[in-house]
Amino acid sequence: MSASVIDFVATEARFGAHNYEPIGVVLSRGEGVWVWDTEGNRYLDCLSAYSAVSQGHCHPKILAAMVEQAHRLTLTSRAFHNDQLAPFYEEIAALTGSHKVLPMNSGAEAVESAIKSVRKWGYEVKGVPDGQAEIIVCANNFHGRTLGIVGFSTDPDTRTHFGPFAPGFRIIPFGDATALAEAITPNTVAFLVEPIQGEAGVILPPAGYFAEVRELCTTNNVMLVLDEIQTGLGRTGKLLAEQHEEIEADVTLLGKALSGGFYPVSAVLSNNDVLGTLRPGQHGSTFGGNPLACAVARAALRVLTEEGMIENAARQGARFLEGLKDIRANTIREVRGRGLMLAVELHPEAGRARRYCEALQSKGILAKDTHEQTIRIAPPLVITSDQVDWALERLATTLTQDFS
Ligand code: IF1
Repeated sequence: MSASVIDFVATEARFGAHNYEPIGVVLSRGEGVWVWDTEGNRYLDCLSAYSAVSQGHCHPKILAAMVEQAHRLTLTSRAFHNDQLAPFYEEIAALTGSHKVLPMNSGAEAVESAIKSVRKWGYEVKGVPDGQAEIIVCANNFHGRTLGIVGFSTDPDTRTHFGPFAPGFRIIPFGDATALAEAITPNTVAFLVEPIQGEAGVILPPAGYFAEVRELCTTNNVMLVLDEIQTGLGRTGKLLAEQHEEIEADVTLLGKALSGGFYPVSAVLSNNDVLGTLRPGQHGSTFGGNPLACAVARAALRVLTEEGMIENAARQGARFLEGLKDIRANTIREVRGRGLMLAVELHPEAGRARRYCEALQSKGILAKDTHEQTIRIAPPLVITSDQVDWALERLATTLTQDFS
C-alpha cells in the first residue's frame, strides 16, 4: 500500500467506529462494471455495493436525472405534494403490478415499515387481538440492522448485546414448508422471507418451496412478505426473484438498486389492504418520497428495462455460473446462484475466503467474502461476455492456489 492509501485507512481507523473491516483498497472513481483506486488501478466490481449499483457505476442517464432534479427541487417533505412522487408511484406500480407504494430510504426502513403495516393489517383487517400479532421469519435471515430487525436475527454478531428486543417473531428453518405450516397460528399476520438468502451465503430454496409457502399463506390469511431488497430489480435474471417461483408476494420490499446506487431509496409495495391501513400521521419519513429520490428511482427503473439489463443478468449469470462450474480446483466445495447473484463456497481446508478475495484484488477483481468460506460474486448487470470471461480466467488462477 502506498503512503496515501495508508493515510486514508489510518484516518478511517482513528475516527471511525470500527464496524467494518474493508479490503485494503481506496476507491475514488467508477464507471460501469469498473472502479479505480486512488492510484489509478482498475478493478472489476464483483460486489456492486451489495447489489445497489446493478445499473453500473455512475450510469449517465441516472446521473443526468439526478443532476437535473437537484437543480430544480430536492426535498419538500410529505407535508406538501411534489411533482416526482406521483409518476414514481405510477411507474413502479405498473412495472411490478402493485396497487400501493410506500416510499422510504434504506432497506431496513422498508422492512420496518412492512412489519408495522402487516401488524396493523393483522389487527384491523384480519382481527388479531391487539398486541398479539406474530410474524414468522427464517433462520439465517438478513433484513437489515435496525433494532426491530436484529432482534429476530439468528447471527450472534448481528444481535449480541443489542437487546432487549421486541417480541412477536417466530423463527423457522429456511426452505422447510412443513415448519411454516406448523408455526402458523391464528395470530400469524405475516411470513417475512428472502427469495434467496444473501448474507447466509446465497442459499437457494428447494424447488417448489415457494409454491407451498404461497399456498400456506393464502389458506391461512397470512401476508407473504418477500424481501427483494437484494434479489429484486433484475439481480437474479428476472425483475423480481418471485417470478422464478411463479408466485406473487402480498408485500414486496425493494431498495438498493432502486436508485442504481446514487441515493438511498427503498419502497414497500403491496395490495390495497396492507398499506391501505396506514392513515395520516401513523407512519412517515422526512426524506421518504422526496423529489430527488423519486427522479433518481424513475431513471434507475427506466434504464434497467430499456437497456435490457434484466435479460443480460440472466444471460451473463448463466455464463458465469457455467464458467465457475468448469473450474477444476480442489479448493471449491460448491458454486451456486441465480442470475448475477453467485457464490463460490470453499472447502474448510482451503483457508478463509477473505484471503482469496485479497488475491483477487491483486488481479483486478473486487469480491466480498461471507461466513469465512464463501466468496460472493455479484457484478453490475451491465457486464459483458468478454468481461465475464476475463473474470473467470482470474478466478480460475486464484481458486487453484492454496491459501490454507
Ligand atoms: C451491511 C449482506 C448484502 C439485505 C436484505 C434488507 C437489507 C439488506 C435482503 C437492508 C442489506 C446488506 C447491508 C450490508 C451487507 C449487506 C448484504 F451481506 F448482508 F447480505 F447485500 F449482501 N434486506 N444488505 O441484503 O438494507 O438497510 O442496508 O439498505 O453491511 O449491513 P439496508
